[in-house]
Amino acid sequence: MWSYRDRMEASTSETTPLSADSSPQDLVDLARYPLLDLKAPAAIALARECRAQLNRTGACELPGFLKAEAVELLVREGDALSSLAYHSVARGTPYLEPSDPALPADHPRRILDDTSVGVVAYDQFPADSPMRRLYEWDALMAFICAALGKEKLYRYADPFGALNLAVMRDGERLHWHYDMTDFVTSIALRAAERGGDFEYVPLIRSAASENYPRVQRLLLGDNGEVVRVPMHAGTLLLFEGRNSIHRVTPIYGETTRLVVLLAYDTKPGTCSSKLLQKSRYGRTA
Ligand SMILES: O=C(O)CCC(=O)C(=O)O
Ligand SMILES: [Fe+2]
Repeated sequence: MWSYRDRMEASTSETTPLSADSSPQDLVDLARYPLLDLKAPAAIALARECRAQLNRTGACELPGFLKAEAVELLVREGDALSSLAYHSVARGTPYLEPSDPALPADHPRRILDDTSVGVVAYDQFPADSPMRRLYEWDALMAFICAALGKEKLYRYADPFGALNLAVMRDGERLHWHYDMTDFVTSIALRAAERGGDFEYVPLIRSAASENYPRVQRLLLGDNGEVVRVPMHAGTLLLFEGRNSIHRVTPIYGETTRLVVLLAYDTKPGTCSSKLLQKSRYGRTA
């Protein structure tokens, strides 16, 4: 069997100027997204525009963040890694906590739905993986920090959840849920033939209020507040997932949907719960 490394090298020797050894800054379209000097006027303006979008909608899309050749490189890496993905099927609530039997049957904390997804966990990326190097690149985290308008960001401390490759095949989907991190940053690599749309309701809850009636209407099928984000390969999406409920619609067809998920938090040391680790990665740390 070919190793991960062999497959990356065999395929990268064909047409593209980027190789598995490329540095993270070769992957990003720096002309469009000048993130190497965050004090420069263009970078300040870009970060300001990101914050404005996030405040308006709970999300910020940066199309063409990765160069086309970088998308090709990371898709090849994704295909090479995808056999390592742990595919889980779980039934749960949007809160990623057990259903509470003390509540009425139609309460959002009791409404169950199915999630099925394949995930390559952070500890499964080889040391020289281009995706890992992109995630561990301080300039990217500093830019994301500025774009989010935070004082400081930390990479998520979860040994599995910090960096994920989500590998979704025919029939797989993510049910409505909130994330356990303040923000998730995703990079779209390859869309499915059909389905696999990212949908969300901007800031449906806050730290002060769960807004159960709104959440209940959504879970019972009212799509009136739903925003759909069409998937474009190479787009960086900054997303406020702790308070904006979101899902991925079912995937159809032969093409696996590939998305890189880069997790950060405003506090150091944040980890997923054991329950989430077990259900998403099939093991606990
Ligand atoms: O795959 C995506 O686009 C989003 C994934 C997501 O919401 C999650 O992993 O929590
Ligand atoms: Fe999520």
